[in-house]
Amino acid sequence: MSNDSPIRTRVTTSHWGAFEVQTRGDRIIATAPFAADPEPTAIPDMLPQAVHHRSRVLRPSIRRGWLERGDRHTRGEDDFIELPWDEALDIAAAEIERVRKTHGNNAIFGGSYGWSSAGRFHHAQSQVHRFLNSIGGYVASFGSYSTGCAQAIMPHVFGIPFLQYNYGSQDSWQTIADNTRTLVMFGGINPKNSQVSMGGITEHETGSWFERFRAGGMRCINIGPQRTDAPGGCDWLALRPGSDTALMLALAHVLEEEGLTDHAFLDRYTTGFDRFRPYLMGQADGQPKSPDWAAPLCGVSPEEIRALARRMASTRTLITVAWSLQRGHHGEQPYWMSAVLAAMLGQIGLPGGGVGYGYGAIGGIGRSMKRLSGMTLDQGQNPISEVIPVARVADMLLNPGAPYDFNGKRDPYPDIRLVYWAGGNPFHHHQDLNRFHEAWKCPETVIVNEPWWTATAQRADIVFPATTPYEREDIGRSTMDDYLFHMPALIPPVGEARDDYDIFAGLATRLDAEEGFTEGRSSADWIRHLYEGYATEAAAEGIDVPDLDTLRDRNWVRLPIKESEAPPSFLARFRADPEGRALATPSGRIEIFSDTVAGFGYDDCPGHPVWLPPQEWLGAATQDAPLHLVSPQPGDKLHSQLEAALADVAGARPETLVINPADASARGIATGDLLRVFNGRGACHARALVSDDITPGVVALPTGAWYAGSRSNIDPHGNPNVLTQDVGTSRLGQGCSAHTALVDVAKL
Ligand SMILES: Nc1nc2c(c(=O)[nH]1)N[C@H]1C(S)=C(S)[C@@H](COP(=O)(O)OP(=O)(O)OC[C@H]3O[C@@H](n4cnc5c(=O)[nH]c(N)nc54)[C@H](O)[C@@H]3O)O[C@H]1N2
Ligand SMILES: Nc1nc2c(c(=O)[nH]1)N[C@H]1C(S)=C(S)[C@@H](COP(=O)(O)OP(=O)(O)OC[C@H]3O[C@@H](n4cnc5c(=O)[nH]c(N)nc54)[C@H](O)[C@@H]3O)O[C@H]1N2
Ligand SMILES: [Mo]
Repeated sequence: MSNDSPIRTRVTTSHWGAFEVQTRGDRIIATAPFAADPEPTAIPDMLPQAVHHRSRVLRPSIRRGWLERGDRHTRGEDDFIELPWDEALDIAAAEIERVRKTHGNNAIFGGSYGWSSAGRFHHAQSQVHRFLNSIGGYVASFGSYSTGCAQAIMPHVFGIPFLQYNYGSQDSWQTIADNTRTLVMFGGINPKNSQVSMGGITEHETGSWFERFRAGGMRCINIGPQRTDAPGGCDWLALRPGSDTALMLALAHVLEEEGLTDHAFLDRYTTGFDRFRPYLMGQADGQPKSPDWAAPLCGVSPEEIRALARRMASTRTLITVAWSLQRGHHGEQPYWMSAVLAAMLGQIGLPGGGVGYGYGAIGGIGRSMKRLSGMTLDQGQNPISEVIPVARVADMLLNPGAPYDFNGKRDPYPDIRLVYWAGGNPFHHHQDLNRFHEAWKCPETVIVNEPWWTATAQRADIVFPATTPYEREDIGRSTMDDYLFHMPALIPPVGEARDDYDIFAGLATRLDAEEGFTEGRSSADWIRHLYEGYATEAAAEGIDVPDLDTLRDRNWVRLPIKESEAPPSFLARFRADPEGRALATPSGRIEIFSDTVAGFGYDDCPGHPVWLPPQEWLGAATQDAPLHLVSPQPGDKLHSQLEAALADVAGARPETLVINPADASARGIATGDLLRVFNGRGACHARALVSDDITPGVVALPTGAWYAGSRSNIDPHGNPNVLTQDVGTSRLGQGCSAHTALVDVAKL
C-alpha cells in the first residue's frame, strides 16, 4: 500500500451503532463517531487494529489430529494445516455427507448461538440455518442466553411472547418521563449496556433520558449489587445478588399488611391471588414474607423495605427488571414476582406504571418506532423437530439420549455427531467452560466459520475464514432504529476470507443443494432482492425508502418512523378492555397462580412465585468460596468481539475485577494488583479495582476475554465462565445461570 493513496471516509453500522470509517487502499486506518449520535460509543475505536489483527483466520484450516487420525480429544491443543478452499470445502462436504448418511440430520447440531455482526443479508445465523435446512435440517436451539428463562416463564403470566412485549409493547422512555414518579430498577438500567442493540442503534440516548427524569423530579432507585448499574444521580439500594425475589415478596407483604394492595385491580385483571396470599402472609408455611424475614436474605433493612413499599404505593411507580435477574438460578421467580408486585400496586396498564423489562439492556428498548418488517433472509423449513434450550448445549453433548425437562415437556437429548457454528463464540459465552471443553470432545466433527482465531475456532476441526462486515456489501437496519444504511465493502477480504454465504454456497454445491440454498442468486442479487421486498412492504406502510442505488450513493438515510406519541402498551390496552382484549393466558388474565405451571409439578418452579435460594449465593457462602461473582457485559466492547485488539493494550489483560474495600483489605488487595479468582470449577487471573460501588461480598468480572484455560490451567485473560456454573435456571426455563457463582479471590 502506498502512503499517498487517497483516504476515503464512509459510514457503516454495527450492533453498537453507526460510525465513520477511514480507509486507505486495502486498510481501515481509523474510525470516528457518526455525527448525529448524541452519545457516541468508544467501542469502534479498536476496530482498525482488530480487523487487521494477527489473529485473523487467513486461510481454510483443518486440525491435524482430526485430519490424520480422526482424533477428537485434542481440540484446543492441536495445530492446524492450511488448505486451498476447494480441498477444504471437499473435505467438509464429505464429512457432512458421511454424518447425515450414517446418523441422520438429527446428528447435526446447528443451533450456532451468537450475535455475529450486523447487516441483514450476511447474518451468520440465518446463513448457517438456511444452509443446514437446504441439506435436510439440523438440531436447533430455543431462546437465548439473554432472555431464555423469561421467554419460557412470562407467557404463562401475561400470555404474550416475552420479546413481543419487551421490544414492542411496554412503556416508552417518553411515557416514563411524562408519568413515572418512582422508578424502581432491579438490576439497574445501565447506559453501558444500551450502547449496543441487535442490528444497531444510531442515536444513543439512554443517558439523556435519565437527565430528563432527574430534571422532572423522578426518583430513580437502583436495586442491585453495583452502584454503577445506573447513571449517577440515582439512589442505590445495595442488594445481594440472587435475592431480589425475597425483597419483592417483602414489599408485597408490606402492601398487604398496611392495606395498600389494590384489590379491585387484582379482582378484575388477575387470577390466583387467593392461592398466593397464604404463602405471602405465612399461613401456608408458617413464615410470613415480612421485611424482617427478607432483610437478612437480601441485605436491605426492614425500615428501607417498608419505606420503599409505601412510596411505591403512593406514587406512579414503574418497576423495571434487568435481564440479568433471569440469568441466574431460579431466574423465573423475580420475573414472575415483579409482575405480581406490580399487580398488587394496581398500576399495570397505567402510563408510566406497572412493570417493564430489559430497559437499558439493549439500546432499542423503550424507543417508540413504527415497526417496518422485511429484509430477513428466509431460513427455509427445518425437517428436524429436535430443539434444545440454548444454554443446555454441554448437557446435550455429554448425555445423548438422556431425558431433560423444559417448560412442561420431557425429551431425550439428541445424539450429536457434528457441530456447525457460525457467528458465535461458545467458548466465551457458555458457563463452566472447563466442563464445556470436555463436552466439546464428544462430537466427531466441529466446523466453525470465524473471522478470528477465537477460543472456539481454536477448538474446531475445520475452520473457514469468514469476512467481517467491513469486507462485504450489506444493508443495515433494525426494527428499533429509524436509520437505514448501505454498508459498503470498505476493504477487500482479509487473507482468503470468504463471506459466510459463499462458504455455504460452496458446501451446498457439493451436497447437491445449490439450487435450494442460492436460488440462483449471487450475494449482490440477494441484497437487491431483500431490499426491494423491504421497500415494497415499507411503501405499503406509507413509508418511502430510496431505491438501492440511491441508498448506495447516500450511504444512509433517516426514515420518518420515530413516534413522538407512543401507542398504548399491550397491558394498557388490556386494562382498558379486559374482556375484549383478554390475555392469551388460560384465564384471560394476569396469572398470579398458574395451573399450567403448577401442573408441571416442578419443585424448582411451582404454581406461583416463591423464594427459592439460588444454588450458590451469599446465603450459602462457604469458606472455600465466600464471594458472589457477577459477570456483567463488558463496557468497552460487545461480548468477545474486538477482544484480540483490546487485549494488546498494555495492562488491559487480565480483565478488571471490581471488589469492595472490606473484601480487598481482608485479602491484602489494592487496585491494580494481579489476582487469582477461583472455585472448584476453575480459576482465572484478573486485575483488581477496589471500589465501594460494589456490595460487600460481591465481585464483578465482565465477560468477553478469550478463554485460554483448562481444568488444570488458570485462564490468564480473565474469562469469568471458567467460574460460573452450568445449570439451568429451573426445569421450566432452562435458561443460563451465569450470574450465580461463588468464588474466592487471592492476590497473586
Ligand atoms: N458469565 C456470563 N456469560 C455470559 C453472559 C453473562 O452475562 N455472564 N451473557 C450471555 C449472553 S446474554 C450472550 S448474548 C452471550 C454472547 O455470546 P456470543 O454472541 O457468542 O458472543 P460474541 O463475542 O458476540 O460472538 C460472536 C462471534 O461471531 C463472530 N463473527 C462476527 N461476525 C461474523 C460473521 O459475519 N461471520 C461469522 N462466521 N462470524 C462472525 C465474532 O468474531 C465472534 O467470535 O454470552 C453469554 N455469556
Ligand atoms: N457494552 C455492551 N453492552 C451490551 C452487551 C455487551 O457485550 N457490551 N451485551 C448485550 C447483551 S447480549 C445483553 S443480553 C444485555 C444484557 O443486559 P443485562 O442483563 O442487563 O446486563 P448484565 O451486564 O448481565 O447485568 C447488569 C447488572 O445486573 C447486576 N446483577 C447481576 N445479578 C443480579 C441479581 O441477582 N440481582 C440484581 N438486582 N442485579 C444483578 C450486575 O451488577 C450487572 O452489572 O446487554 C447488552 N449490552
Ligand atoms: Mo445477550
